[in-house]
Amino acid sequence: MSLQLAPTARYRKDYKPPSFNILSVDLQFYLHDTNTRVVNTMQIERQVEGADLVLDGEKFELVSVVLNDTPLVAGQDYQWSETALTIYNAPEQFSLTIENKINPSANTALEGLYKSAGVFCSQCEAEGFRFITYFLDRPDVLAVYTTTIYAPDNGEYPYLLSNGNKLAEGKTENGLHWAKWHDPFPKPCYLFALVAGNFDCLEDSFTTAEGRLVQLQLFVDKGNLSQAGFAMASLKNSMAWDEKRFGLSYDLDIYMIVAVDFFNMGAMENKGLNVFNAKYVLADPASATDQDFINVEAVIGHEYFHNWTGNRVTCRDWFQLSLKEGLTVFREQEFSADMGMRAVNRIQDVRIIRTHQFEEDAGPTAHAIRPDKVVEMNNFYTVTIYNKGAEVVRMLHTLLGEEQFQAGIQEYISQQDGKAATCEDFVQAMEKVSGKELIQFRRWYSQPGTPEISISSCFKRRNKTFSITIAQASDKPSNAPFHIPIKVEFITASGESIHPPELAENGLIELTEPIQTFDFTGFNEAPVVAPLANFSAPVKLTDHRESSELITITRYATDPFLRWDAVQQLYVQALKDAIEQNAEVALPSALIEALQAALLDNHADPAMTALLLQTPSEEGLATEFHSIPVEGIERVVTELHALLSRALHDELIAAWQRTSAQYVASDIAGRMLSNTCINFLSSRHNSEQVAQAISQQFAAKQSMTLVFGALQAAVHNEHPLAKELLARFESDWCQAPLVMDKWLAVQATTRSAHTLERVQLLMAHPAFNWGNPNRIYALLASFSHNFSQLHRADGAGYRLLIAAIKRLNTANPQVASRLLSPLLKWQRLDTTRQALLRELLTELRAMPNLAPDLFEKIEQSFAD
Ligand code: B3K
Ligand code: ZN
Repeated sequence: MSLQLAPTARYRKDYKPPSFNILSVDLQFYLHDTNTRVVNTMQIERQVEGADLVLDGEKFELVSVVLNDTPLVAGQDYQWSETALTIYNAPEQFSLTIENKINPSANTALEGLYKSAGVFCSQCEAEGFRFITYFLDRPDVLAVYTTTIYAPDNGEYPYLLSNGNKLAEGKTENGLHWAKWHDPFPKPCYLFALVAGNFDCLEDSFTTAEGRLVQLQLFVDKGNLSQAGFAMASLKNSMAWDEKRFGLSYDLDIYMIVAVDFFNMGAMENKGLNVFNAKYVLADPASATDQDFINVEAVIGHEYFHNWTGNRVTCRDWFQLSLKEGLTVFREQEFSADMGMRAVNRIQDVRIIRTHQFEEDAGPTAHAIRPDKVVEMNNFYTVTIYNKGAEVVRMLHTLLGEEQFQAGIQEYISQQDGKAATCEDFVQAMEKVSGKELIQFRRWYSQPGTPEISISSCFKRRNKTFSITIAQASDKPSNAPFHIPIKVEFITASGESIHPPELAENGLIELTEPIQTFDFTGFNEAPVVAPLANFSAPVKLTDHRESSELITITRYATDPFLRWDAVQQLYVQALKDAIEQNAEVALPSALIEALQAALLDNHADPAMTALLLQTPSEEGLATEFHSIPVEGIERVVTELHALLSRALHDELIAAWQRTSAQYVASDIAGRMLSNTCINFLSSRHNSEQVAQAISQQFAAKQSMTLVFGALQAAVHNEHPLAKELLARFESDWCQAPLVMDKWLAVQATTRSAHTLERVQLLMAHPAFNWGNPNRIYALLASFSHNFSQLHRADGAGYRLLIAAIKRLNTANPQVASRLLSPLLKWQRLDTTRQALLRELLTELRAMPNLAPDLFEKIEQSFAD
């Protein structure tokens, strides 16, 4: 047993303003692979009488401390530990110069300053600045930064970049060159950035609504310029959109984006200098799928939108993370919707919430969007903080309407610009402009869990009234009732839409009580109730609905989400019934007919047809059960796929022929449907027609969407062509790591008994690399979401993942922690799997030097 101190938790209720303020920072970096010297001069002001100055700092070597030109003496004037530097008797106002040395090459955790693939790069959010130098590493300390970077003038680092505007550059006599940057906007240290390397640079410009000319620079690895154009166009679209929809313009004279190969997450919104995972920058049709393009546009937008919601107005403490992330995801979603396919985007966003956020809320790491307790902040970049956070902002938008919501945003920004704010500040701004009381609505910020809604109705023919009674319950017993916006449609059996006078124009009902009845008049017959249009609240509907009602909604609801959702409910009910009754999966014939008709309809939106055919994933279906029936889920999902392949065969062939016949770059919806069809068709192994279709689609070299769609269909359906196509794809793309990630992922996500052995072999393949997060996500995170193979009865899936987590524990804890999440729901599994996982997690917990990221999650999973 190693004697380790358990990492300590921090609580939201303990927030105290800082005892000192740092007004400005002057940083000098002398870059060196293993011995980078940092000279950090801060102008500091005391806020609290008598307090010591305690600066955060870890994992570097302290060289010297100088206060107002006087060198300080260790032990006498200051003391340092593994994590902090304490300065005694600091005056009211002073300058403090700290010199320290760091080793960027040894930094495999990719947090702080690191060197990978020849590039120096920083990542400071959430608490990584403390790995660079001593500082008050908390988001409510806002300082003005001046940064000078010195590097060897040997051609390896022609670009020396930091936040803000470049003031000067030059060369020294001893073979270095340098660049000096100044960012006039006070910012928290998590937004600091430094990049040094050799890149190709795509240049452009944007003129803001106020007439300011902004220089745009996009840096990519040498040779990748031809794949940078879409990201640049997306940046310009984001800048224009934020002006038009939110009235927000860019504020500096330059905006830079650097794409790097080694990065733990998608991208980072550092002020004026975004750092991006290359995956979210590089895209051309031959090597990137349509979804990749959509992701690039969304992430470029997201980081750009942070300039106001995150940077100009930042967070007071990390418990408020959703203040910037939930709001920025909402802005990103609206941007994507305005740019492209609103209904399709909304449905995809809802799938994320239902599959992943509901899952998180039902498990041991459930937390409110504004959590109360945190051990490792990096564990809180979750689908709850981000995506449920965005749903909460969306509910405010629904309750207030676009106009008042935008007024609320203006109010929030004018009150908080240049400050570190709280979620409470945001809600108050919305309350102030709208006059709407949001006391109860605030529970969405403080209570975790997914509310469960059930609806009953009563029709009285005599006075033509129709009432609906809505009850809300919570999966968390201590929760008080939520304020839930529910948009409804009423539809008659013949498809007529009824809008009673008592119903608000936008169909909005506000549920605030545990149970509440709403009365409507003017009904000649009992209508079908279609609740939760546009998924107006992140809740579960628990009623068992009649198939005939769901079919009516599918046919006639005006809201596309409702039409899609009714089909989803039909699938889920069929799958659950088949598991519970241990019977074969059966779908209502009206549903099959509706799907057949949609596939044959030349005028239907092919994207919507593709989404109607998107059946629940195994993971998604598992969220429907408290005790997860692994084998049952695996069986019924397989059966449903086979059933639809059979029942729709002719229509799938017809739709595939129609949509894949010719390539038009803009026909994203058509390709969605081609890929859906080829995926169902590929389960037919003996059809020459299907084999030809797969080969033909795989040959569409101008479109990675089609090539990869064919490959995925063949591999996932274990079609006889799969092996050959995998080999051809590998030889075509072995020089392109981001494309090879797809090759790794498609194999790791195959629901086949051979997958685990295949993943094991792939860990030794040259396309895999334990040091690069993208490769780990492609192979191992993909496998961790391969439900039936992860949960193999012999425990081999668990062992594979736990071994990978152990290997990454010290090398890259953030990545390790992401792989752990799917294993935490052991309490919902059967006793054999519970025992297997308990043992493995207990063993992991006993590891020496267990990362706090892993410690926190394991403890949570053992807590109740
Ligand atoms: N703010 C960053 C995420 C930082 C994650 C730190 N572990 C990206 C984003 O949400 O825009
Ligand atoms: Zn963000």
